[in-house]
Amino acid sequence: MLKGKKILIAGAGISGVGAARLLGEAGFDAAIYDGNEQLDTAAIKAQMPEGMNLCFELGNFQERIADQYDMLILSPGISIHKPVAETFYKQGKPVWGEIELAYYFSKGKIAAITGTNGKTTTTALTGSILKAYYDSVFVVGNIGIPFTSVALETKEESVIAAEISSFQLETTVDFKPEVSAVLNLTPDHLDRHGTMEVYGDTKLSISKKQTKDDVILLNYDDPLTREMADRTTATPVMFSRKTMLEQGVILKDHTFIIRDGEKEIPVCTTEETKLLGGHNHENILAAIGITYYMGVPVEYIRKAVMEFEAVEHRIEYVDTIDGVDYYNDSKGTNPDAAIKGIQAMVKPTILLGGGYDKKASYDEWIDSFDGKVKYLILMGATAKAIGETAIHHGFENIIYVDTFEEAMETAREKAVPGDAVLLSPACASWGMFQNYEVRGKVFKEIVRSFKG
Ligand code: UMA
Repeated sequence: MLKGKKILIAGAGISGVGAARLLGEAGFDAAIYDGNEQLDTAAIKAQMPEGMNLCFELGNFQERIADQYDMLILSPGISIHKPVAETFYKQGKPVWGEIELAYYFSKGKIAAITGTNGKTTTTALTGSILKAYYDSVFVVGNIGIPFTSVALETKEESVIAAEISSFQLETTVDFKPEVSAVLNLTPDHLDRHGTMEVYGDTKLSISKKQTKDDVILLNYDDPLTREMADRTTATPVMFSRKTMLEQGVILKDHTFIIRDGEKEIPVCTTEETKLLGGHNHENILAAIGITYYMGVPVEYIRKAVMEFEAVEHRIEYVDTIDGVDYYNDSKGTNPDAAIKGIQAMVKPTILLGGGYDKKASYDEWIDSFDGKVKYLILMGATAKAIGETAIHHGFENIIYVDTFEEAMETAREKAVPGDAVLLSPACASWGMFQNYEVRGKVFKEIVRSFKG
């Protein structure tokens, strides 16, 4: 399929560079297109295998560039509606995502996880359970490790836990996991996908190449994922923390239970795990189901679930300074995720919010404050929109700031012993930071600097 093809990679982030390196290691040359004219091409070339010929096309995309190439590998941050992708589609040339490229070169079995929230925790937990039993395990994808970076290391006996975003699903072609999961579906990335319907269809496309021999785990408690059971080609298995399903993975009297045919298999109790909150119980249910159908014996699942600790940037306790608890929930990049952050707080909270504008609605997030939020400190492109929504809902303790550092200083000034400071912005970090991970790390560094 790829032999003799002239390949253009769009995007020079970790996906694009990973794709280029994989192609180089597999004996191909490639070119990278990136909108950033100041791109450090020498630094990228230095990461390529010896003998690979890598060239660059930088700046505004011109149609004539596409004329020189036979196919496009598209980074997830670049929409399929951007000129670079549209031109290749128009010219009838293949457009693959970095995930598809990695899939083409990889071996082994894949557990692929998507959903609006909980993907990273569920993927990390799934990876930990798989590692408890299998020898060759890779944890990849939107979690921050490009699938392409490990594709050539995989073997027939490897198992791969892949966190797959809706952006990445736009450009899969033959990608077929043995087990997939759609954890939940709430409004997110609508600036990119347009409607909830398109967003939901994109998520469900994780299973588009699956057959009845494959499994898709679906959240029964979310009506939008529950109804996907009727639309998938895979065998659906439901998980629920609220309903005592006859088949599937359930939470009954604080115990996670697998119901498979006649079998009723208890795994462990909520008290035996270190993950807090109802949303995490859903992540555990999903990971139990995924790994059970990936062939992991229940005693290994049980042990790994009990040992697993929370993921960085997800309601992560950082430190207590001058009697104030600091929590980093930088992964709260949309209102629904940020609601989970607020729900987990038990003390009066100074909340840091705002960031990149994904055209989300903030009403439910403000409603979830539930008297717990003392001050809302707002920054970024969405500050004004969030502030207006808050006032509309009767919340007026709002402080606008210009920089992240100012937000942190203000939080410190306003907090008194017994309070909590929570970074859970309900927005992506773009425009202020490279990604939510950098935002979370800066938060933690500043908190530590408060210690003197
Ligand atoms: N670029 C252009 N034109 C554009 C947009 C970007 O040329 O219109 C260029 C930029 O100049 C930059 C490069 O593309 O050089 C960046 O590519 P990218 O945005 O695809 O970022 P990567 O570094 O490759 O990281 C991506 C994911 N980022 C996005 O989907 C935005 C990472 O998810 C993922 O971890 C990584 O691939 C490995 O798979 C991050 C994310 O924010 C964590 N994901 C979103 C989320 O979780 O909500 C979907």
